[in-house]
Amino acid sequence: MNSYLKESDPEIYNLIEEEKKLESEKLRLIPSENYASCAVLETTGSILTNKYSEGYPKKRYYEGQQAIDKIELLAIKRAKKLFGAEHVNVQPNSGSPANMAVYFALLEMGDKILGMNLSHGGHLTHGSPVNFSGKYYNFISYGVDKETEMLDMDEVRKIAEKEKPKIILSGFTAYPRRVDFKAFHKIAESVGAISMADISHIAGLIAAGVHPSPFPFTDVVTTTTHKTLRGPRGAIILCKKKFGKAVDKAVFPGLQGGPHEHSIAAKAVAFKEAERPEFKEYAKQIVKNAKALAEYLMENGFKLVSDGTDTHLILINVVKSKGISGKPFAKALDKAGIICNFNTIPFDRRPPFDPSGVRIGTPAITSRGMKETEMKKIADFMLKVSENIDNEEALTKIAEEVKSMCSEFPAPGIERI
Ligand code: DSN
Repeated sequence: MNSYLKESDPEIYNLIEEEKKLESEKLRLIPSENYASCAVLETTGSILTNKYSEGYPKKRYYEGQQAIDKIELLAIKRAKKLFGAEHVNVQPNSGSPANMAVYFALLEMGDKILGMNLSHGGHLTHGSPVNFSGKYYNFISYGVDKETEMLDMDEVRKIAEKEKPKIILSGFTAYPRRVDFKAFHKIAESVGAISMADISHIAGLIAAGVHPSPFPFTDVVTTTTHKTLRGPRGAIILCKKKFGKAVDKAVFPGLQGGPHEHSIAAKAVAFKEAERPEFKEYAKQIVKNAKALAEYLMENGFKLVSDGTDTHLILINVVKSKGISGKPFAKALDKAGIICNFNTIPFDRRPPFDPSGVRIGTPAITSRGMKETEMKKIADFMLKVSENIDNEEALTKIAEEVKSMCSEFPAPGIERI
């Protein structure tokens, strides 16, 4: 397919080739990134991009939906089965619009939502003052315990009882520990709130049974499809039947127009892939790798938030570990061929643009087939980087070693596996 692009637009072709090289030669440790399969990529790049299909299967505003309706119905059926959900909307274009649609469906402007403090691991759409969520809704927050750096469900209950929010939101972007969705739901039930979980980061782990599921009890669940779930860019909303109508109306015509059927078909492909035994093994290995990497990093003197992980994600307090702040460490790691993002840690005193932490994760490197042996090597690379933060020569040398290790683990979707 790229031969057409090469001829028609060599500039973009070359930039895609450049990105391919980066994705294959570097260790991608951003916990929200992954490698979609060739089948998912092929579907995303298919002729389905040509079709408009406003509405829902059998209730469209445009004709010619014979194939499209079947595709969307298949995606819905597969998502319901994979997660055990009563109702699924597969049209949200990404995680933010999915969360927006839920608030739009179930709340009035200014209504109260209880979610995680953003600097403790919540997402932008969980009430950031610069985001629509913080501007249009009244977000209040719980955080992690200062000592354990883990969630304290008694504290969540106390805040919920005092504040009486309309929605209690769980699910995080930078929390390395297991989430007790049942406890969240019980608290919501006891104060008459709707329970909502944004499982974007851990959807693949939940689908594979490696992390406890928020189904069937949680009222509304949102997830992106491209993180641990390893599908195309996009999102879905899963909910109890009684919220289905409101959610569907909020997605279309409330917020979006024509659904991206090429993405919806690719979501269906990813849901099928996630049903396979290999995917369950993959998800198990993600967590094994994260736990091994966490142990090796701690042996190398890194202080981890909550002293470990139960998931795919690790948050390193770099300031406390090595006296370096998150941004220069992330930049030095990049020079050494290790890609992560700088991140705030709970109770961070530093600004978000150069916080105290970096966030790493194992979904992408596990997709390449790396295991515990490689985790030891990665922890050692990271130690060397921390000792050579301004030493360009040493960082370049590490990058060569990283490249050589990566060459033994073909990247799915790039090398044809
Ligand atoms: N940007 C995603 C992440 O990295 O966690 C969340 O949307």
